[in-house]
Amino acid sequence: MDFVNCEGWLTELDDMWPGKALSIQVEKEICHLRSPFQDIRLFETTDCGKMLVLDGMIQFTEYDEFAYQEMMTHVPMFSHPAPEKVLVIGGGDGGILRELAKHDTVKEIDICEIDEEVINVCREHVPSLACGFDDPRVNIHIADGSEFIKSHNSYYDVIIVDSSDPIGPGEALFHKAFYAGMKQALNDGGIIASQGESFFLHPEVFCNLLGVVRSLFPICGYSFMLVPTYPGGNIGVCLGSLKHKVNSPARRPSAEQQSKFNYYTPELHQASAVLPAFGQRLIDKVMAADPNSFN
Ligand code: SPM
Repeated sequence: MDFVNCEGWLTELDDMWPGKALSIQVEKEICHLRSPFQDIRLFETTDCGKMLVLDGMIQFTEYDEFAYQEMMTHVPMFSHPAPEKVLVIGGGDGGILRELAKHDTVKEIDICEIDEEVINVCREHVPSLACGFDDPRVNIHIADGSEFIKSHNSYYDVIIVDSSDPIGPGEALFHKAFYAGMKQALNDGGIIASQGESFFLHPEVFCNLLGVVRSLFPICGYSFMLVPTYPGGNIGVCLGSLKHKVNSPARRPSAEQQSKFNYYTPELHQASAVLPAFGQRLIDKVMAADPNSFN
């Protein structure tokens, strides 16, 4: 546990957030392995349940993962009037699948994860998220998402990119070529949603991603959410849509469906598109810029 100090605090240090760091107290390491793609560690924490760390970066804690999984899933899903075929790229912990399984309109859920070991670790040790793999509509593909989409032209209603940060195996998932590929893989009226980073913590990554989406999709948006165990305590969903608006839902959840959510509500869907003044100014700047200046 080289980056956990002697009192058991894991500190998430990275150049993406220079001069700041988040620390979580760890009780024990459950497993540690090196896959062909990355360093994988699963911890039991003192107060946040299990915590997955890939290449030193926190991917989830059981304490607040619901906020991220619900917003990444339900914002695009409720923006679409009738999503049937859905693709998840990344998301090997199964949390997004768990949320998709709450949608009755869905007939087929494909997940394309590059690192099978992430799935194995979460299926063995984190059933609270990996229960998503148990839904009979789920098909698992172990492959590079940027290649997988090339063989699925005009197929999906919703594509969700549950990536890590743009360093390591997730890097390709932040480039324009990948977004152009996802656009090709969408059915009429399709929507993409991707891990959109934080406008507070790394405005340059946020602006480039939004600029890439804006240069390819007639409708784009960003939904903001609170996740205390990500650095800065916030992150967002970057959205691109061929037809449907994304800053408010096209449908409301049934009462039964809503009772299964702990974060998403239709009201929050709308509110999450409203950013603080400086965040909105960043968006305005992206919208006014030359669309070809993003890649
Ligand atoms: N299903 C959970 C997978 C997590 N994917 C997002 C991870 C982001 C981690 N870093 C956030 C730091 C802020 N940029």
